[in-house]
Amino acid sequence: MGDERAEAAALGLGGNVGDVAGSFVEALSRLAEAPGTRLTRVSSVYRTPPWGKLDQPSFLNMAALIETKASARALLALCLDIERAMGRRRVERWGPRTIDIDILTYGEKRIDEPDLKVPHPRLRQRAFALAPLAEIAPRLSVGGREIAKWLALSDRAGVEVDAQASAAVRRAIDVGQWSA
Ligand code: A4P
Ligand code: MG
Repeated sequence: MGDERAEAAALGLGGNVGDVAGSFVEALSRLAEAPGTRLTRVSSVYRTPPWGKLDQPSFLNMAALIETKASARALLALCLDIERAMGRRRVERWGPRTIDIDILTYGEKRIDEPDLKVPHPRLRQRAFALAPLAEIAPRLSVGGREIAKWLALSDRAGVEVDAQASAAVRRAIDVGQWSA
């Protein structure tokens, strides 16, 4: 990947099937092992009510900050590859899933392509994505407002830190190590 500069990006992770905290650990480890990509911060894990499609189990969600030399498109390909490698099957929109990895922001870039929209178009309304991101990047600006402000404007009902899942992820993830 040469000498390109690293860009800071924010990722949102979610899931509501199987051992989701274990899936977060595996996904974060795979991200950290990708060439030119480094994990810089991880949030607590939050238990969140399902959004969009209500008749499904509650989710776990978390956010991570990375620095990466990958382009936004290469980062999307990496996230989709990791989802696939972990056995994610796309069945229905907003339906149950083992692991979902969304690019929430990529530097200050704005991308509006059919299969890649950054900042994530639904980030500002979604407490399940805003709460973890506000914990690790409250001052990050999206659409002219800071994440902490968007969170204050959102409906946070039922969005709570899951202490046990958070501890499991923190134990397993070593933040701040560059891969090769
Ligand atoms: N795509 C476009 N922009 C992006 C981006 N910034 N990051 C495209 C990642 N992907 C992006 O995604 C479909 C396509 O979106 C990808 O192939 C990529 O090209 P998907 O994950 O297969 O589809 P989806 O997740 O079923 O649909 P969608 O609309 O992306 O769902 P969301 O918005 O991710 O919502 N409730 C709680 N509490 N917690 C959750 O995590 N998640 C969802 C899914 C619904 N309800 C939830 C949660
Ligand atoms: Mg997704």
